[in-house]
Amino acid sequence: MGNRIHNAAYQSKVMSAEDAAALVNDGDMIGVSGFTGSGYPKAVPIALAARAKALHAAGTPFRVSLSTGASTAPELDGELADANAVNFRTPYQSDPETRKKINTGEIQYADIHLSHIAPQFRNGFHGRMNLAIIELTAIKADGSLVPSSSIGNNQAWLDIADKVIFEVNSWQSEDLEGMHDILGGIKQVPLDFAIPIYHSGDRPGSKYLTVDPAKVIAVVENDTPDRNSPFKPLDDVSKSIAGHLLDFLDLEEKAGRLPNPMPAMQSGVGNVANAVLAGLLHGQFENLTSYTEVIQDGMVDLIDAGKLEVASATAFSLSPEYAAKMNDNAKFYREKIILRNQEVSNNPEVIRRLGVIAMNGMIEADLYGNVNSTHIMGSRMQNGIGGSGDFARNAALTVFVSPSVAKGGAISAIVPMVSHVDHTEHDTDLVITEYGVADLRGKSPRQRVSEMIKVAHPDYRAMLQDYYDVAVKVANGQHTPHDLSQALSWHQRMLSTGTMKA
Ligand code: 0RQ
Repeated sequence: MGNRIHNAAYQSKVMSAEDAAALVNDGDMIGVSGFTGSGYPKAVPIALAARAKALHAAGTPFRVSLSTGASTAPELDGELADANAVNFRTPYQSDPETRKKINTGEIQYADIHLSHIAPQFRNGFHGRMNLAIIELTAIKADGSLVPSSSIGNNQAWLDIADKVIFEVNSWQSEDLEGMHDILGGIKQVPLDFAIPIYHSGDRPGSKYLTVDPAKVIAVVENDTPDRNSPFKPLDDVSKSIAGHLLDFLDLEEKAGRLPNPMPAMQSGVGNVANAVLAGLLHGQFENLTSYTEVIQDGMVDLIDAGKLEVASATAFSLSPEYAAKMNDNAKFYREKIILRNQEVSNNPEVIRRLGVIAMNGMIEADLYGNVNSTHIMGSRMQNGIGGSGDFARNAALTVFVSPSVAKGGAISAIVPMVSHVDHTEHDTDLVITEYGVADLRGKSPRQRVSEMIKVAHPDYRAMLQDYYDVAVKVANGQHTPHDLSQALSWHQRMLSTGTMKA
């Protein structure tokens, strides 16, 4: 392991992951680093899971509460969930074992907007934070803390946690130093200053995280790579959804409704987001900027092609191939990429000011444009709302994208009424499937219906029209007509017969 701890006081606190894990108490609320598989602690959580298993075998209870930036990886969420060591989890997660335990009721999960989580903790809504476990790239001789491949809530956790454990990871490139912009001095709300970002590339903060050194109880060395997952090859459906969005932006620009250069773009996770980024690579838009949460492979390509001037985010979400490329060339990319605190990357004030174009995936949308991003058939949690609400509510143009069907056609993504609401019809501008763009802007709920049916899969269009025709007859009002006796019948049919088809 390379020596990345250049400060004597921190050097004296170096210990094994097992010894550090022994400092964690049953019932602790722990703030950990980590965001979409980047920059999460990789040694202490594994040791903690092993300790929890040993304690459970001896009949001793041991469970902790976990608050992250967003999703982490098997070494953290997976190991701790598997060891039955997690009592409570917030915010966004995508780990299969954690998801399973949330849905069996063994883990309490609070699905909170990513921009809200740090302010809520600072204001004490979630009680005391007993411990923070934060990954770093290096500790400099003067004690400066060089962050790693995500910032997330790290500065907030360092501000408020009673005790701190650092994992210093020598797999992370030392050239990441200078890529980060940490806005300090954020206290409890109400804040007494505006977030001074007027362009995606602004850097009002510091390159380093800060902490009261007296709180640091352990430093653990590590050299494990971030567990970035490879992207699936782009399929025809994703390419076609991306094509519809890019054609739409083209037309908007020609009609004078979209400034040139295009406002900063936010793109969610997943295949469609990648297909859009790939499409931009060959499209006509130049001088692009991005104000988003995660840096994806496609953004790296756009930077390489000279099309993307700057990308602001809070974390990497790269395939292993692109993570290696980032590590090799961080000195170049740190001029073009900025990683910020997630309460800044996802800040509604900044998103509104920049007029961001927000594009996120969804589970389902209804005839009127309400969107469900999180729940399967009303009750089962998939991942969480993540930052989609921060962006959808505050963007200048809010786009949701999805294939028109799931599970081989048994499920329609366009339904009479969503089985859970994350984003209301008031926030949704466009819904795009492989069948085209539903442009809901400026339309009343009833005017939206034909737009939504247009983008539904052909197998479900007549069923949607039938639902609406009956709803108009039986509803108690004509603003948003519903037949409440049938509104969720498609979901019920899916649960009882395995398909939404009648
Ligand atoms: O299930 O994994 O069992 O095959 O949901 O769906 O089509 O692969 O799409 O990976 O883009 O995820 C909304 C979940 C879409 C994601 C969601 C099933 C489908 C599959 C995944 P399998 P796809 P994606 C920035 C923004 C919320 C957070 C967010 C998400 C699985 O985009 O988590 O936007 N969004 N953050 O089969 C039943 C349906 C379904 C369905 C899809 N209608 N019914 N199952 N699936 N539609 C990032 C962050 O915030 C960090």
